[in-house]
Amino acid sequence: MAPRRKKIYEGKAKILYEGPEPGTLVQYFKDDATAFNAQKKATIEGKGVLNNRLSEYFMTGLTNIGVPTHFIKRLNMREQLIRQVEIVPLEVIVRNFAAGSIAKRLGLEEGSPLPRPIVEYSYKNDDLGDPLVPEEYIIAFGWANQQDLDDIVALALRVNDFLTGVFYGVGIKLIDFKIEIGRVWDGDFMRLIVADEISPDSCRLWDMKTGQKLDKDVFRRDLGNLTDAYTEVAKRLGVLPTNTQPIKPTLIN
Ligand code: AIR
Ligand code: ASP
Repeated sequence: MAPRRKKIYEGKAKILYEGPEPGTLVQYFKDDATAFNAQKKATIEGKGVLNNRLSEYFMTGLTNIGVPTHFIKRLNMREQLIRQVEIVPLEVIVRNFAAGSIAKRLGLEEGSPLPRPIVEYSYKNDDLGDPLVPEEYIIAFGWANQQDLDDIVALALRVNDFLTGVFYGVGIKLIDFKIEIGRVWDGDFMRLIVADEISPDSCRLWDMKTGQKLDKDVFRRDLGNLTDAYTEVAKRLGVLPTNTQPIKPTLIN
């Protein structure tokens, strides 16, 4: 990373730097992984490169179907240019099948289908461990208003349909995912757009045939090599260049 850029914010998996123009930022993907509110930490070589590519792939796809996102362009292996947004302090979670915290909370078997996609919100606050919050809290504390929430649910469900279809096409079941939403202004007009990242760090992805986990649960639950799992997702989506072998010199006679 060029040291000349001003660091704006450092999170657990990414760093935001000042962008080349006002209203833009450079988003840098680190190799760091955390789980359980950073109680478990590791550096996983190659994760940042894969997530940069995968987030580019999903955000570009969303843009192409008319879902607005913060993504402008990928700059290099670890960085992308994004629109600067004001982050709504919520993790917007969409669930198609029970897993993780909802399975625990309601005593559901992981993988059991939900009656319909469920959208829920956590308040983004590390000290509190991102607690689940009802709409009532969100509106009362002014994190978003009712109109914003209607727009956020509509966005989240469109992202769900898009991602579900994309993963279905490569034999992967989208169990659940998390997105973050940002506000941007065009003059006085405020719009909500998809921000942060979409990657196997923020989704639960199960192989359709074997049920093998291809997401951050591999790290959270010590199920194997995380980079291998993310590489498998990237390969199936055709996001990785097919020639991943290092190029060796060849003898020409
Ligand atoms: N998530 C929530 N906070 C951070 C992340 N990455 C994602 C998880 C999972 C979904 O939100 O990766 O895909 C639901 O998580 P949970 O733990 O509430 O079941
Ligand atoms: N990334 C969050 C953390 O640090 C939550 C998670 O993905 O489990 O703990």
